[in-house]
Amino acid sequence: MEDAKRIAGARERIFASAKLLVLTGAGISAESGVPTFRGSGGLWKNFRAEDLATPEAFERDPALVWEWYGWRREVLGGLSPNPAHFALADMERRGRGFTLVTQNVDGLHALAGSVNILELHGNIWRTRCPGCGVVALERELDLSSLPYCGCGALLRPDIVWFGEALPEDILRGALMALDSADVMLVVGTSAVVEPAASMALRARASGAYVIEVNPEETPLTGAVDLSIRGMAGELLSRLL
Ligand code: BJW
Ligand code: ZN
Repeated sequence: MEDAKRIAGARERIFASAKLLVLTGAGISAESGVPTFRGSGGLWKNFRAEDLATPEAFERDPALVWEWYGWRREVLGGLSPNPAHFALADMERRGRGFTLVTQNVDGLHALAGSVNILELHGNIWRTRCPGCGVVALERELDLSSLPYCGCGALLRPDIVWFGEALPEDILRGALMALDSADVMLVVGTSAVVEPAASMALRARASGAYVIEVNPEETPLTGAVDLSIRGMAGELLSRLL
């Protein structure tokens, strides 16, 4: 099928849907300048996310892990949402059944104006105290030395690392939305990190029509109803 036909088909489904669910990954922020995890530029000082985004890495070398987050905060601080983020925020404002689930921690969906965002993997702008449990939004965090909580414990980023459970209420909300969605749009994820990777399959099994938007093939490509090859910024503006 040619691209124009796929896009027209997807548009028709999306606009006829009563409950649209959108799952986004790092690819939706790529056109804003955010490096993806598994694309070129995804390495920092030759470390992969899998090397640094674990509780064991933080325990072993918190300064290294905080240095990585400091670098990413600096990169992200100067970036803005792109047309794909804005298209989703517009879609939400139309007021029909719409749920946005993201794996991204960059906060760009909120900056674009999206309100109800289920952040599966946390948010890079928040810290969490493993000692007393306090979660705080700290856009300006002094990382010239390791950050400590008032209770004396070392703060960590409020992010879900490998081997850690996703926030229960957020995961529950996403799973409920999956089970009742009639159309699901999956944008910019390599679909290798669980449990997000399986969400499209779950939605499809419970009856949703699943559309993937990605410039590359992914493990989902053969399993969805419609796969559109292309960049999120351009495609979402045309689709939504
Ligand atoms: C574009 C584009 C453009 C480019 N437009 N697109 C079952 C089986 C096997 C393993 C597991 C399992 N269940 C759990 C696990 C373990 C683990 C896991 O999945 N491991 C796999 C690697 C195998 N999962 C977990 O540990 C999760 N916890 C959990 O399940 O708890 C219970 C449990 C634990 C242990 C065992 C069993 C159960 C937690 C996962 C947390 C992931 N956190 C990270 C890092 C956060 C660090 C940080 O950000 O600071 O979250 S990993 C990293 O990957 C980040 C992302 O959210 C996540 C997903 O990546 P994403 O978004 O897909 O990005 P990329 O880079 O991979 O892909 C970008 C895509 O965009 C590409 O496809 C491009 O083509 C595309 N693209 N330009 C559109 N312009
Ligand atoms: Zn504390």
